Amino acid sequence: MKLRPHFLFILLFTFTCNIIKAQAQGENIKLNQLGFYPFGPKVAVLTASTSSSQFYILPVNGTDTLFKGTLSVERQSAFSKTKTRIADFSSFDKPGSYVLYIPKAGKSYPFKIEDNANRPVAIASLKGFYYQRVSMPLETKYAGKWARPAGHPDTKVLIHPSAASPERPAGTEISTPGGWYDAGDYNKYVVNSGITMGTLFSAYEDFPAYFENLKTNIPESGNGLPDILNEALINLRWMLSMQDPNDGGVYNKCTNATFDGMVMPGVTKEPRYVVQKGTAATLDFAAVTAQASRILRKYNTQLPGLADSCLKAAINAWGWAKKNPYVEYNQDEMNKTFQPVVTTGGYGDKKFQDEWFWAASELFVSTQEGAYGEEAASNFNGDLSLPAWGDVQMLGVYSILRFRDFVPDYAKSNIDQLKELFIQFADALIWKVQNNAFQTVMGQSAKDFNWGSNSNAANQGIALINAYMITKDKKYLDNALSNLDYLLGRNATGYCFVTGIGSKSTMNPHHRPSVADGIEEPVPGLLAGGPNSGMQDKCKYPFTDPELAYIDQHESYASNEIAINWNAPLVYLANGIEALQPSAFMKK
Ligand code: 9MR
Repeated sequence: MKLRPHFLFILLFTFTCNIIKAQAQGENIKLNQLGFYPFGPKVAVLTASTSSSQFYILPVNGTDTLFKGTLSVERQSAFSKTKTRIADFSSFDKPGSYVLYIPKAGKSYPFKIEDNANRPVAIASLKGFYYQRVSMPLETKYAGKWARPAGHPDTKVLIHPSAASPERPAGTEISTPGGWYDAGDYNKYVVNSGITMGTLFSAYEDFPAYFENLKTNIPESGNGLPDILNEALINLRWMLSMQDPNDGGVYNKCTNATFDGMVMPGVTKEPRYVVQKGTAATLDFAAVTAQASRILRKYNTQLPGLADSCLKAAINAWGWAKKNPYVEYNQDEMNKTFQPVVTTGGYGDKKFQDEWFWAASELFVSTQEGAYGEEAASNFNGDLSLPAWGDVQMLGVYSILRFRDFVPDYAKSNIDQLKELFIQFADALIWKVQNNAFQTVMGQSAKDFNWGSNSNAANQGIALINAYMITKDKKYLDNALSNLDYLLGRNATGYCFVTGIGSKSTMNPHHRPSVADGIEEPVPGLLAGGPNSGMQDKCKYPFTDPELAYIDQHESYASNEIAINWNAPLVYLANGIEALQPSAFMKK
């Protein structure tokens, strides 16, 4: 049959339209791609223009309207050209699987309304740490298709000349096996382990009953310890091996001299070094081991003596820091003096007041010794800020507030002031959320979109969960949930930033195993760094506005790497919300 030209045109036109339509599915409507709690807030964000003022909730494969709502007026986002309209369907509480439909804008990705709606990300984010384990093989029964041989054994690690001491001269071999790889690279850093462990331990201390029952299918599951602690022990034992038993000081990292290529872990056999001891690493270590000591005490049968060893390690580390209060890790300076030159991650911090406060706080809570309380008080900075690897004061604030009922009488008025200050901080996080184009706590300031921005969203959420637990005011928890929604798709990019979760998630993280394993799907449960207006990797970002400066390419280490200090606050946020939902988001 000979086709007439105009028929061909119609055919081509229909075909092209179908492609456009297919692309539009899900793209114009940003929401948590897992779903919502029946009695929790439910918000989706339209980022395309439409003449419709209505939105509809439909069954996934149906057309009958189950809920009809009105879109908000249009808002201009402050951090890109994006214009948004809000679809709020909080009052729709019927469990099921749905899509949200807006005429001329299309359908959202499917989502669920159910109890435990965020349980998949809660479990996956914790399991993500298992996949980062360094010195043991990942077996198929736990790792599925991501099973792999053990990575770096780290049983013969050299003392780098920067770390030489009389008892351990340069070139001495020590053993520092285990732990987690820091991120997309294959090195292990004490400073970054510090905040990571503090955050995971705090999650456990805030929700012990919930974590008692949370299983992540790891080799240790069912051994009498909660899996969050089983996982944390992997890195705790490594950290303990990073302390020099001769003086209590702690090495900054166990590392190659230069980053490995994009190969599977353990393939390269480059020498590994521990480098220079430092004040920040040693104080972070003191805080983590002090916190570990009080948590592990109740597991003395399973872990005989470990709680005591941790406390001893913490006190020795504190002692070293007292004698060495200003030892900065300045890699560039170090490289002028010592060989081999080390070019892996620095985590170099210049200010130690926050580390002093955190370590003193954890030691105070664990030992109840007044001297540590005084140290904490004298290092306190009243200008509160969210935790970051170089800013750990808030971790101490959380611990002190968590144990506020146990502080001695003489400190009670300080605690009341701290509580008040903290609630002011939480209020400042939420008071303008309604003006934000995505109605999330995240993204109210351009500063939110830095390297590892997604950890800001998670850490804001943690602060708000703490405010909720102190005040029982549900507005804090609703706002914390807005940031979990952000991470799972309610953001300007439309990505769910957690690998393996949702309909459109990060597929190509800067993560060596995910690049090198030949498996299409990335290793699951890992949080990408997220939009970063710095774009230091010089990749070709499709958009460069702060909230859109993200590219799902493995070369993009500045926006698409994964890291343990970003996954840990996601573990806290997702599990904290899951733990609190029976009282907050279920029908009474
Ligand atoms: O998270 C770190 C970020 O705050 C810094 O700006 C950046 C550059 O120094 O380094 C990030 O940390 C990386 C570390 O140095 C090495 N492992 C990967 C980490 C995540 O990108």
